[in-house]
Amino acid sequence: MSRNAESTAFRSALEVIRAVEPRVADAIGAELTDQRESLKLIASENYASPATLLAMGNWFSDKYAEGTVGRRFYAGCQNVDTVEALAAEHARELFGAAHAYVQPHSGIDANLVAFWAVLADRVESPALKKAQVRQVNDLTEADWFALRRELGNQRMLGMSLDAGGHLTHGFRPNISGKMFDQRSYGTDPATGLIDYDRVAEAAREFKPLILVGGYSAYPRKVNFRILREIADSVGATFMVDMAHFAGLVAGKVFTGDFDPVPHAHIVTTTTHKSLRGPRGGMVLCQPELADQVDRGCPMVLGGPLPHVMAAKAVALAEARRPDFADYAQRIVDNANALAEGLLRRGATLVTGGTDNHLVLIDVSGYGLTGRQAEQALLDSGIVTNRNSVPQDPNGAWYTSGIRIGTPALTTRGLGTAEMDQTAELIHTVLTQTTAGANADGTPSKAKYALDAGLADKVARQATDLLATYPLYPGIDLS
Ligand code: DSN
Repeated sequence: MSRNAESTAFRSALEVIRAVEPRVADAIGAELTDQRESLKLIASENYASPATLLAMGNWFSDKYAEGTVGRRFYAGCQNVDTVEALAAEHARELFGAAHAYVQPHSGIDANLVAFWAVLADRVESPALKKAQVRQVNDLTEADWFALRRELGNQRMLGMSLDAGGHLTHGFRPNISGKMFDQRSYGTDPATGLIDYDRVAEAAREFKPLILVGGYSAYPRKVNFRILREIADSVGATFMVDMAHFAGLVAGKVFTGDFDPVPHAHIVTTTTHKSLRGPRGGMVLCQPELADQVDRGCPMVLGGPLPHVMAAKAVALAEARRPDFADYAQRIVDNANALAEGLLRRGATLVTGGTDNHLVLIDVSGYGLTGRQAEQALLDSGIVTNRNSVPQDPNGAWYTSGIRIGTPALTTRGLGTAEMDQTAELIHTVLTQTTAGANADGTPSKAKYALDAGLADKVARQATDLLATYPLYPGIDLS
C-alpha cells in the first residue's frame, strides 16, 4: 500500500465534501491536526487504520438491512450480507466464538441485545413464548401485564461503578439499573482487587439471573473461570462485557482463565477501543443464545449500519494478523511502564499498578479532585478522563481519579521509554496544580491553579515526544 494512495483518498474525499459544506471539511481536517498534536491517554480511544476509516465512507450507508444474513426485512441486501458474514466470520475465528453478531452500533447497544437474549432465553413465561412465535395477537391484557411483571423483576449482579464496572452493568441512573433488580460486587478496600469469595457470597445471597463480569476502569486481569463457576453455582447466566480489553483477548495477551470467550455464555464488546476498529459493538455467544441475539435488530436496535459492518470486517481481518498480537503485548508493556514511572515518582495507583491497558491514579494524593486534575492535564496537552476510585468521596461527577490508557499511544509507536517520560509530564502537572476555593472560601472541587507558563512548557514537551511518532504518517492533507 503506497502512502500516496492514502493521501490521495483522504484529500479527494475532503475536496468532494468541501464543495458542499467547507466548514465540515475544515472540521475534519482540524480533528486530524488536534489528534496528531495531543498526547491521547483516554483508555477507551484508539486510532483506526486508514482502510477501516475508508470502509465507512460509502454507499453502504444508504442501505436498510434489518434482519440477519439471508433473512432480511428488505430486498436487495446481497452485498450487505457479504460484509456482515465476513465480519462475523472474522470475529468467530479471532475469538474462537461459536456465534458472532456484528450489528450493534455501540457497546451499550450490544449490552441491551445481550440482556434481551438472556431474558428471552431464561424467563419462564408462557406469554413471552407466545409473543415470540407470532401469536402476539392471541395475548390478552392480563398476559401482557404478567409478561411485563416477569421481565421487570429479574436480577443482575455486576461490578459497581466506583470499583470499575460500567454504568450499563446495573448502575441505577442507566436503564440497566431500572430494568433489573440489581446488586453490585465491589473490590477489597485494602487491595482494590476483586474478592471472588465475596462475589460468590453475594451471588449465593442474591441469586441473580445474570452475573456480569467486565469493567471500564479496573486495572487488573479478571479470572473468568472463577466467575463462571460462581454463576453456575447459583444457576446464573454469565455475561462478560470485554469492551475495554477485547484487543488484549484478540492479541492473546489474555488467555486461559483470563479469556472470557470460552467461559461466558455471552460476551459483548465495542470494536473501537483496544480492538482498534470502527466505532461500534458486537456480541459473541454460545449456540443456545444465538437465535435470540440475532433478533437484536429490530428487537432492540435500529437498522444496522452496513458501512460500519464493512469497516468491522476490515478491522477484524487486521486483528487476525500476527502483528496485532505484538501490538496487544506492547499495550500492556506500555501500561506497566507508565504505572512504574508514576509509582517511582510517588503517585498513588488504585491496586498499586496494572496488568491490562489502563492505570487509575488516585489524585487525592496530589490534593486534587479528578475534575481539577483532568483540566490541568488538558491545559498541558495531555488528554485523559476523570474517573471514580473505589468508595470515591467525590462521587461520579468530580471523582478522585484519573484514568489513563495506552492503546492509542501504542498505535502511534510510543514505547516504554516514552511512557516513562509521559509519567514525568503527568506527575509534573499534578504536583504543580493547586486546588482552588469558592467565592465564600470553601474548597472548590472544580477550580484549580496552574502556572500558564508551566502548562505551555509541558504541552511543548508532549508535542516533542509525539514528533517522532507521527499519527497517520501516510496521510498528508496539505
Ligand atoms: N465511554 C467508554 C469508556 O470511556 O470507558 C465506556 O462506555
